[in-house]
Amino acid sequence: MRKIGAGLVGVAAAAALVIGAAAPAQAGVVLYENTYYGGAWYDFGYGYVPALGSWNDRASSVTVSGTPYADLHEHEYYKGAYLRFSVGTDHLGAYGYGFNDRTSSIY
Ligand SMILES: [Ca+2]
Repeated sequence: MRKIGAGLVGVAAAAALVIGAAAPAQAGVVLYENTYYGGAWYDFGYGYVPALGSWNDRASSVTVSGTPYADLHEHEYYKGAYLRFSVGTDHLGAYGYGFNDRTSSIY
């Protein structure tokens, strides 16, 4: 009995590790603190977020799914320069005008 119980615990731990290593479930526009989708992340749904709160000027990479595109704006309320991202993944520092750590709203 004791051996069987220990075996079941081992299986459960292995499954949890696999789930933990997977990419986050992406329902919409996800911003990541670091490049290559690392660090903290937050799913902002389908956009239309006029102010990002604690995520202001913080994002370094983005994934877009569930919506055709997302516009990441330099300032709150969809103002200033913006970059349009289609479905997929991208790095905000990959652009000459430096959008890393600059996003303040998502349209
Ligand atoms: Ca900004």
